[in-house]
This record gives sequence, C-alpha cells and structure tokens, in this order.
Amino acid sequence: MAAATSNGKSSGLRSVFLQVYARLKSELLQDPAFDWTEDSRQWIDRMLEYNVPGGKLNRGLSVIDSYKLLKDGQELSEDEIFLSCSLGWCIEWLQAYFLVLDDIMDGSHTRRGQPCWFRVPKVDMIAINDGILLRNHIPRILRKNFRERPYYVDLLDLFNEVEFQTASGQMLDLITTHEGEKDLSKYTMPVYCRIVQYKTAYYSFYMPVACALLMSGENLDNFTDVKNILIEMGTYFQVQDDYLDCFGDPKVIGKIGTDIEDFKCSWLVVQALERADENQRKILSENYGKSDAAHVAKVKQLYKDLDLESVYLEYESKSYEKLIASIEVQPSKSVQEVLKSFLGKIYKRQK
Ligand code: GPP
Ligand code: MG
Ligand code: MG
Ligand code: MG
Repeated sequence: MAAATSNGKSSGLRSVFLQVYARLKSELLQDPAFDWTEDSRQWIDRMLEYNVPGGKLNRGLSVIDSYKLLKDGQELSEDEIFLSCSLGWCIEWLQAYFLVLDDIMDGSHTRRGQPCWFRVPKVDMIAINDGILLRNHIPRILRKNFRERPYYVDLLDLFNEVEFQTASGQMLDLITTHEGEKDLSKYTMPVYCRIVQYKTAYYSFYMPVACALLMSGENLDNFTDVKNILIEMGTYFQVQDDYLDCFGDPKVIGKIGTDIEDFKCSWLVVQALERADENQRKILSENYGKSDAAHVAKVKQLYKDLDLESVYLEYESKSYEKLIASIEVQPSKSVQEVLKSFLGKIYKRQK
C-alpha cells in the first residue's frame, strides 16, 4: 500500500483503492454473524464482483481526493488511507445497491457494459434480495472499521439521511412518470430539478465530500454552502446522464438508454416541451413513452429538429461558469480545491 501513498497519482490511488475493496469483501465473506456455506459464500462473492467494483469509481475515489485536499496535501498515514478508501467503498456499495434495484424498476438491459444483474440467468428477482444485502453491508463495514472513531454516529446518520433522500427522489422519479402519462405538460424544470436533487445529487456529490469532512473532524452543519454547491453540481451531472441516455454512445457509457421508452421526466423532454410548437407537441404526445424503435426514433428526430444538442452545450458551459463562480467565493482554499477537483472530473464527460 505504501508505494502509492507518496505520489498521489490517480492510477496508484486506484490500485490502492481496489486493494481495500478486496479486504472489505473478504471481511464480509467471513462475517461471523452468518453461518456461511460454500454456496452462499460463492453467491455473495460473485454478486459483489459483478455489481460493486466495475464502475468509474468517481464517487468513491472522491472521498480520498477530498480528504487529501482538506489536509492541504499532507501525506496521509496508512490508517487514513485505509479509512478514506473504506468510506469511498461504502458509497460505491450504496451505488451498487441503488443500481441493482433501479435497473429492475427502469426495465433496463445493460449496465457498465454487461447485462443488468437481474437479467443474468438464475438471478432474476434474487437481485432484489441482493440489493437488500448490498445495503446491509454498509453498516457492517462501518461497524467493523469505524466503531471506535468519534465521528461514527455522524457517519451512520449521514448514510441513513442520504439513503432516505435518494429513495424519496426515486419515488418522485417513478410517480412523476404517472403524472406525465396523463398530462405531458406536467414536465417542467422545477419538477425536474426536485427529482434529480433527491435521486442523484445527495448520494453522488454531497456524500463523498461529507464523508471526507467528517473524517477531518468537521461538523457538517457548518457546510451548508458547500452542500448547496454540490447539489447544483449533482443536478448538472444528472442532466448529463439524461443527455447521454439518448445521445451517448452505449459502448462508451456502458448502458442502453431507456428514458424515452419509460416516459421519464428527462431534461431533454423538459427542454423539448419548452420549445415545441403545437405540431411538435403532438408528435411528442403520440410517440413519447412507447417502447418500439419507430416511436423512439420520432422522438429523437424531434430532439434533433429542436437542436437540443446546442441547448445542452450552452447549458453545460453556463453551469460550469456558474459553479466556478460560486466555488471561488468560498472562504477556504482547500474547500475550493475539493469542489473544483470534483467539477473537473465531470465537466464535458462522455461517460
Ligand atoms: C439515477 O437514475 C438514480 C438512481 C440510480 C437512484 C436509484 C435509487 C433507488 C432507491 C433505487 P437513472 O435511472 O437515470 O440512472 P441510470 O441512467 O444509471 O439508470
Ligand atoms: Mg435507471
Ligand atoms: Mg431510474
Ligand atoms: Mg439515466
């Protein structure tokens, strides 16, 4: 582990991070609270390998990056590296739990370049229980490794709060779809922002920085400005997700979009509705939310006719400028660095 501590390069960090994953997995597979059999151990091992480490790992790695920046670039001890990596993995576990269930709810086909877990032969609805287990692994990792730390209770509280916010956002995402099916004009920008703030921004953006702050001994109540900036960043990130769902390359993003088929309140449909004339609105209401390729193609053509690509590029640069401006008025230089580093990871992303 020591070799990678000194340079702080992200490739080295990544390999240290993956070593910590192997250790956490092995601890979970020997959890004394369960009477393991060969089959059950194999199942969890395969389920974890399939769902936990295969993503971009942005959220998890951001905990370590942020913690380092908060320590003003000081060398981290072995202990600090292990702890910050473990918290990073707790967020990756949370993400795996959400994605396994989200893919069932969205009827998705692929994720991270492979079939969604519930589509794997013999998995099917066992995936629901696997999602519950992934969720249960988090407090077990925290108990084993953080129980004696002064911020243990705050960590548990953070994970509980953020899970609640995300599940509430998922509910909004799902029930808004029913409203939209009755009346497409319900899809407006304020409705959209509320959904994505809850379903994506808290767990993907606020959470990694909040973990690093807690590890640094900070009180999260003193960081509401930082939280608001991270929520803005999370909203921008979900706009990118929605854009890539339709216009991204599935080979690059690792998943095939389903937002049009699923009648989602996506950023693209909100923008289209703001710009469509009567005839174009008719095209939308006749074709949006249907699963066959011909209907989907009509919606995509309408997005092209309305030049939503330009609207998106404009939105990207405006959001970036706005975020940088609010970051630069932050009093702490190291907090500025944390936020800028996070923003740099997602600006103009293709995957
Ligand atoms: C992303 O939405 C939101 C989540 C993954 C949160 C799910 C929350 C649960 C409580 C299950 P998305 O459906 O747009 O993501 P993707 O495009 O990756 O499927
Ligand atoms: Mg989904
Ligand atoms: Mg979803
Ligand atoms: Mg999506």
